[in-house]
Amino acid sequence: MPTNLPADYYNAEERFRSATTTEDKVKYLEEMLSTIPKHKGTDHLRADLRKKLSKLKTAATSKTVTKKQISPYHISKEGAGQIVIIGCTNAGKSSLVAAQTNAAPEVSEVPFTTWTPTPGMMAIENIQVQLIDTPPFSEDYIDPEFLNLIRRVDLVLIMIDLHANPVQELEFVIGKLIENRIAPQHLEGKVEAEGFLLYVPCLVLVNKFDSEEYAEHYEIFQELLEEEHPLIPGSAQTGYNLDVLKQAIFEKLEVIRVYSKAPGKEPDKSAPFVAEKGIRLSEFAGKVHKDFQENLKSAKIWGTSADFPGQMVSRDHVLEDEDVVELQM
Ligand SMILES: Nc1nc2c(ncn2[C@@H]2O[C@H](COP(=O)(O)OP(=O)(O)OP(=O)(O)O)[C@@H](O)[C@H]2O)c(=O)[nH]1
Ligand SMILES: [Mg+2]
Repeated sequence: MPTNLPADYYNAEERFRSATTTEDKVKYLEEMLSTIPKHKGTDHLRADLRKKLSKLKTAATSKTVTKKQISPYHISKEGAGQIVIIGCTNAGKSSLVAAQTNAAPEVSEVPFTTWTPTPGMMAIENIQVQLIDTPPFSEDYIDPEFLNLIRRVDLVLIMIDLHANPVQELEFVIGKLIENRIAPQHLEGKVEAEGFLLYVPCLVLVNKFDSEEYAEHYEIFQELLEEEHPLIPGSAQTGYNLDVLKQAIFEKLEVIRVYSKAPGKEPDKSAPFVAEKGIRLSEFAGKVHKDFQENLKSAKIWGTSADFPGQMVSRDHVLEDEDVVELQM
């Protein structure tokens, strides 16, 4: 460390050390650099500071770039499945997310309340799925990133308002999807559109079915529909029939729950492994621990996939929902 540095250098260094923002750090580093006398004895120090400065600058620019580019619709999947709720204004999308998850999007009878997507986690028995509240579909504009989110999620929950114009709402939402080359899987082969369509798994929640009192209303709605849809009547507000909705979501996600247990112990049923339907024992073993996938010798199985409790099965045995597995290396 050279000893002949001017007082200005030390002043700048002190401010650099106490700076909290990258912007300030860059400023004081530049000051430090400008106060160092240029000679051989300071070569190392100057090179060091330049390196630091360039690192800080890169960090600063990449930060602003990411801030600008990352859309609020880039939501990483959490839990056993990612589900986006779409629909017209006031259908009750935010109400469902507010009531069933840890998130708290604003709910209001004022139209067009929601402007940005909000994810939250909802329990279905002993697993968690991610529900995403979104802004309403409208005639004029749908954010392209919103459409991309719809394209990549595991399930689209179309929500319509039984108290408003449910037939019109459903047709409008599906029409908008088709305009953007997305179509509900259950309408495959029935949609008239030119060119490529991306089919996405959908369920339709007919919301504001607050109690059985709405049964007649719901029947009329069903009769007016021209196509068959996977409809579930229910209520975000009273919770009516939401257990049926959750079961339907679970089935649509095409996942199973598997419990791993140690010999002589009971499985922990509160912590299932979630795996895709049709998964084989060896693939499942790899999820439990990567050593298991290669070194798995055998396994005992309890549950619907077993012929009898504790059956020994081979690596390519196909597991089923709620199987209990005892892996042996
Ligand atoms: N009766 C009844 N009212 C409901 C139900 N769900 C929501 N509401 C009411 O409907 C209105 C709209 O609810 P929101 O959850 O804000 O609707 P949204 O779909 O998020 O609306 P936007 O954000 O505009 O797209 C509010 O006044 C809610 O209290 C329901 O199941 N039954
Ligand atoms: Mg909303």
